Amino acid sequence: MKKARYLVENHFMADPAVHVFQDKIYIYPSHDVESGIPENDNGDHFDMRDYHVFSMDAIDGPVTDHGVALDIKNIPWAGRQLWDSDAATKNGKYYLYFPAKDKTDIFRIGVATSDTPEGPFTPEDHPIPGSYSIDPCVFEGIDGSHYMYFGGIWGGQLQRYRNNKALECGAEPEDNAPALCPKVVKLADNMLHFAEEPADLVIVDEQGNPLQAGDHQRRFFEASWMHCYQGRYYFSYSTGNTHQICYAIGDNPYGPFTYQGVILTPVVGWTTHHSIVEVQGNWYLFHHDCVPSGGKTWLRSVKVVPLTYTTNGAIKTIDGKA
Ligand code: FUB
Repeated sequence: MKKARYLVENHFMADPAVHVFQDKIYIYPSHDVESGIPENDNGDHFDMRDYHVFSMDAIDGPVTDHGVALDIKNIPWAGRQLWDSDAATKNGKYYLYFPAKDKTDIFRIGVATSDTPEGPFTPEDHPIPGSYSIDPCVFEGIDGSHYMYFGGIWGGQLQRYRNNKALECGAEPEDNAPALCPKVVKLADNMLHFAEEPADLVIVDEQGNPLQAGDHQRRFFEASWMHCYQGRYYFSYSTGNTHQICYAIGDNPYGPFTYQGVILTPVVGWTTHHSIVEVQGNWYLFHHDCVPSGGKTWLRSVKVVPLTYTTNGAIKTIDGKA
């Protein structure tokens, strides 16, 4: 595969989390719908109600839609908005991690279980205790432990928390204060709970100083993803209101991570969200844009494009509009 390819034609799908399970490529996207809710900074127009799972045998092969894997009406605690999910496997079971607003309109992260990668998934009765905000990414470390990375500001509500505690009235820090951090937490052996308190994943500049809240071109906004390349940990994320996918490198799953650069320049649409996966020896960036919907920011389409590294392990910047 040499150029970008849209993967799903008859639905709007976004936020693709991609994994190779049992030698097949599985895509876990958000399922965008037209609900008529006006666009706002809270993201109310992203009013998704179910998840589908897709699979492919090869990167340029046909894409199979396995249908509805989880529906909001079957999640006892959920109120609205099934946003970006991710999947993981352990001991022959598959786990789907997803954010949803609870009945009081607070984002929590839930988990649902299946015997197969494509589901259907059975949700737990309650969100993961101690979870908050959005965009879970679950990564298996080289020791076999699973780590969740999560968080998103503005509509994702991360600014309402400090030290894992909800504030009475949350706001982003002042421009010259350290930026809000994504969170990292080890999962318990049963994959259904946190094994510890979530910690800040600190992104620093080349001098070792944490990025500042006013550094909108580089600071974290949402869309965590973690992958390993040549023994180093690559944390990538969206800068949100500056619409870039950036990355930072660390030497362990908790960091700190040193900012490196831009992976994907702005796409057509407001949000940008991705995953980075090795498939049969080649690396790919899965992401979304709004070209097929004519620029409607809440109706996004998933695509895949090759990703390349330089000899020193830097990721070559991809043009989001190419
Ligand atoms: O799909 C809803 C939200 O938009 C995701 O959770 C964010 O990452 C952004 O892509």
